[in-house]
Amino acid sequence: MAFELPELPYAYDALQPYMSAETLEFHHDKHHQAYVTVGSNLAAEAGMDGQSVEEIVKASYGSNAGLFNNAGQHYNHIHFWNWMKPGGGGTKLPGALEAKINEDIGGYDQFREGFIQAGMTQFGSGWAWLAMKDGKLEIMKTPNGENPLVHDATPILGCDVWEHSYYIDYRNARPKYLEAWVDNLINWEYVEGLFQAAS
Ligand code: MN3
Repeated sequence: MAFELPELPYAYDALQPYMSAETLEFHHDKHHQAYVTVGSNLAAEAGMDGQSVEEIVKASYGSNAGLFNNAGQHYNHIHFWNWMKPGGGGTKLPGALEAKINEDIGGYDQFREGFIQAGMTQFGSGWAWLAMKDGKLEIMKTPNGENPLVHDATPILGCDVWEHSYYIDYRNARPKYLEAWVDNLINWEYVEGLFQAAS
């Protein structure tokens, strides 16, 4: 198996009331598991199962859509579980990251508005991102399983805006999900770790 499903870093009910246990059970146990299973099979078929998930994502982009979609979603979800924590979100940012957001995005309020807007305006399934590109932080959005890795950028924060991430809890109200996610769930310490590694 090229890919393995990681354990959630918290209990299924730990993110309530902002994300229910039912959502996490389906999202982690069914959706992420399917990307792992299908992605592993396609990586083996392509002779790439010895490579890292990042290498497979970059190598399959534009050339092997089935493998790319599943490998991309595996990469995205490995981090997505860690981009959330109970009691997260809001303006409690580590200092170096806060300074960089001020410098490149114009401040926390601009980050919050831009990130939520990116998630709202991603037509159909996809992701909203905060990524490092050419030494600067940028807000991005991508469709389906795509991510900033294939745009010469390093994701440090991403929010899943596929309906499977919010429909049980928010029905069609994607903006409410995004606001709750940013204000109450972001694990800024994990974002800081990726930011330092990308700096
Ligand atoms: Mn998902």
